[in-house]
Amino acid sequence: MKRWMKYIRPYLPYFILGPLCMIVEVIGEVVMPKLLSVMIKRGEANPSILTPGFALTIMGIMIVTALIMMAGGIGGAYFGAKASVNFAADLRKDLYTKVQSFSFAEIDRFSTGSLVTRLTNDVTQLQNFVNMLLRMALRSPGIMICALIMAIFTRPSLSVVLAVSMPCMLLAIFFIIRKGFSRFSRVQTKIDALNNTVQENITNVRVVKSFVREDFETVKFQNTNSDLKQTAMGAMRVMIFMQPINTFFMYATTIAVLWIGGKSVVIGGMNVSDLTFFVNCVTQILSSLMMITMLLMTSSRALASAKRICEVLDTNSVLSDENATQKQKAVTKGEIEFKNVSFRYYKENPEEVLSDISFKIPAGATVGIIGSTGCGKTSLISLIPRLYDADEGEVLVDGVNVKEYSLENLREGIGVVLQKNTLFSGTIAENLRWGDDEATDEEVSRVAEQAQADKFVRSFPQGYETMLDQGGTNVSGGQKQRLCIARTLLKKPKIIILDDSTSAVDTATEAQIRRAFREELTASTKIIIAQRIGSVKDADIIFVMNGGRITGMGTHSELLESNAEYKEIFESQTDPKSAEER
Ligand code: TTP
Ligand code: MG
Repeated sequence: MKRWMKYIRPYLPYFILGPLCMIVEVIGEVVMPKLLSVMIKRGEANPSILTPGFALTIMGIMIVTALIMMAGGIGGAYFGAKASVNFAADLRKDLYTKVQSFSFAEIDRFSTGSLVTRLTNDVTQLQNFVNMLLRMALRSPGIMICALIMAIFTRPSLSVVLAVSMPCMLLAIFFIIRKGFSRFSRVQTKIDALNNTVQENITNVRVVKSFVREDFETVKFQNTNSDLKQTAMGAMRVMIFMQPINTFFMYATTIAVLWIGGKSVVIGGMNVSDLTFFVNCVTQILSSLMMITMLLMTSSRALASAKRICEVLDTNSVLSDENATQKQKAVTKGEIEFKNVSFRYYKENPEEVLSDISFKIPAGATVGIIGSTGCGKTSLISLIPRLYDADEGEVLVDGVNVKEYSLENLREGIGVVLQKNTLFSGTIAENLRWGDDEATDEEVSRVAEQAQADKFVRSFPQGYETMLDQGGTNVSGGQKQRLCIARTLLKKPKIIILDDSTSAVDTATEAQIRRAFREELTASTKIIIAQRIGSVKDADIIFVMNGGRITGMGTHSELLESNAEYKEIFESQTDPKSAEER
């Protein structure tokens, strides 16, 4: 409850005013039949009283009561909606912030589809519940209790009928809801699966189409969809009994009251107006009970969603900077050191992706990393901005363990152009300003020039204002890579890491990028991962990697002399004969 108070407190007036307005409506609902009953009773006792004036007075009171009720109803609905919508918006915001703090491993654990469901559908379930709760929590029990008291006062002996029918009805409903809860939990899991399928398909629609896999994907979708349908039907099948059971008890009780009460009227122990009023009370009691059960039904669904929301909120990212001791420190030089670092993605899997890696890179140096695919290059550089944490050993930046920096300061100082990079929907300028949202137009075009992107951007009719599609799909692969490099350069990071970021750029343009890096980014440490020897051969030092280890270190000419593997890669890329064999 403490957790939810955070979302209630700022809107407390709405949370209080909503139910209060509903109470006004409740009083009206009880007073109305009473007025009617009074009129009948007085008329019965003394027919001469039924003058047009008397009828008009009663009618006037009834109209005023109805108007007050209406105002209460509208107020209740308005404040209820305001409270629940704000509650949900704040909750969504917190969930979103939480998800932003997750490491890759945590996002993988939940799956993106499930996180999307939790942020949207689950929050909406809770919002509906809060709304209903504010409108019904006081109203239905209020009406029920008032009507019950009135009924008992009117005819205590007849109330015995209620004492029998109400517990029976509650028992039946309780049984239904208990069955429904587990089914509703399952529905949410099926929505996760559906979201996962849809998301994967739509994000990768180009691959799906190029492999002509639409039919396969459609079948996959249909399966998850019908799975969801079946589960939802299962939950509905239980809930469907709710209405008939309610109606059954409503009529059974009314009939019993009329039968027993009717006898009293005939004998003369009870008058018609009391019986009418009593039947009215019964209807109100049982329909309120029905509303309460509806509320319980929604709550069983909301409970399932609340549990899923709490799971996200309770996950504390393992990659947090809570215990960092040097939160104020920023990356100022760009020195990098690895001390006996080992790393695995799956902690239960004994096989290491990186084993016992040690090296030191001085500030401002250019480092090339080369090695066969899957040897651990991306994994190695992921440890520097703490995308993952090393299992053993230490990663130091400017002589300080990366865990001691605040994540923001650390990542602010390190610019990584990831291997699988992406752009966002928006203009090119907006995308580049991700690096620095206050950069001037000159600064933007300057970094674009360094990344050899300025020329092609200017060739577009709208230049830097050209709109990019989601994922940057309306520029070529090489253009996208250059925009991603420019975006990173705008951060003016002390450490720049390019993970295979020029693989789709032609060699001449790549050479120009390298020259710009060498001449203009002298103060930054540069790490360049590449498949082509040409991309790294001018580096101050080149690391050769194999099977998660660094098997060679040195300049291009040193490695050609001393490292057979490097020599082999070099020859395979230069020797026309082996190039043909490839
Ligand atoms: P990488 O570090 O991605 O290998 P790489 O960057 O050298 O390869 P490439 O040239 O193709 O970019 O992967 C090393 C190993 O770690 C590989 O066996 C795959 C595994 N791995 C995971 O298990 N999970 C991950 O998220 C990644 C990125 C890699
Ligand atoms: Mg890689």
